Amino acid sequence: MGADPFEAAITVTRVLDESGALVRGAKKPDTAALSEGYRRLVFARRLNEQAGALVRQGRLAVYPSSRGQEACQVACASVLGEHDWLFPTYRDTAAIAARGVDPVEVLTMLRGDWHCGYDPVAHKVAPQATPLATQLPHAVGVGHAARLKGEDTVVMALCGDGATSEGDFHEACNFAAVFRAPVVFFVQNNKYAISVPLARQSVAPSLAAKAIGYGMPGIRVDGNDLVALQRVLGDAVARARAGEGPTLVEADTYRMEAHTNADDASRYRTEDEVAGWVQRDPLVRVRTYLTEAGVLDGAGEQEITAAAEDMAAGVRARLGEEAAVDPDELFAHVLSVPTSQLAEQREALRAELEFEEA
Ligand SMILES: Cc1ncc(C[n+]2csc(CCOP(=O)(O)OP(=O)(O)O)c2C)c(N)n1
Ligand SMILES: [Mg+2]
Repeated sequence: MGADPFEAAITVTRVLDESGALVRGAKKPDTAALSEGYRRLVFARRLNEQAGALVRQGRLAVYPSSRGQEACQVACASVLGEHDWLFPTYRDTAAIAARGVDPVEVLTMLRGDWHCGYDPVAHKVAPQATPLATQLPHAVGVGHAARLKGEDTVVMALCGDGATSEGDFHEACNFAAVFRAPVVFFVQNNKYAISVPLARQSVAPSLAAKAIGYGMPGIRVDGNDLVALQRVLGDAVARARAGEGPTLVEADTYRMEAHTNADDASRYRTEDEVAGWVQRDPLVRVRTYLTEAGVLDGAGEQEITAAAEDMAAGVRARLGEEAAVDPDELFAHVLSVPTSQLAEQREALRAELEFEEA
């Protein structure tokens, strides 16, 4: 750690400011890479919108939107290599899609299926965790195990601001720091844990500052600045891969929509507050920079929008199909040796279904 570990943990790292201009003294981004990043941001936003619409159409049970957090979603996926692991939460559908997993497979769980929809091992993406922070010790375990096996795998472990109050967060950070596990803890501080605002969650100087107590670096970054996120997370991944241990990165961002479609955010925050963050939209910032740099024009924008529409249409069509469900599956994989009650219930359901069909 540097001479003053608090400085990086408290000062927000930024490359593009809210108006889309390069921050004084910052290194210019590579415009080809940033164009690809912009495309992914547009896809992530479109996926959020499509999933929200599918809930209203009754095709998904629930959807926790990451609108406003798309730069975080894209950045955390884009800095990982093929053999690295991502440990997401329920809010990170867009990050999993940005990693290359078919969005329909990702959304299968939210459709009410009993499994996570994609193959975690094939994609190196753990199932989306709904119990807060429980995925973090698992992520550390995977990283530590890889290191013991001599592999250079890095694990990106995601959580929210609220999850940093959980015991599992503490245990994961402590274990990772002590054993120098190759983990990047990436906290998307979107200012709320459902209705609980950050001020009632923690009075630490910042969430990144918590890292210092564990003996690892904590870095605070503008969570609506794709370029800054990719640099900070990329550096943290490189540190982990080099055997230098974990880093805690806190992204300063905002959940622009309600917690899920089942939540009414107007009960705990003002429209003015939301409007202030809409001004800091992560997509607009990159679009402005690329337009000013002469890399993105109207035709380019149209092409990206059309491609995102195609993706959304495919998701819509496939999730619009009636799912073929086998009610009997409800009883499979519960216990290796079913109890007599379970067997009775299975029989009762089978008899009832046969009766209905007859
Ligand atoms: C262990 C546990 N406690 C409570 C809940 C209920 N719960 C679901 S989401 C949530 C808020 C989490 O906030 P945060 O960690 O900031 O993530 P965000 O939803 O903002 O992405 C809570 C309390 C839960 N899922 N798991
Ligand atoms: Mg939160």
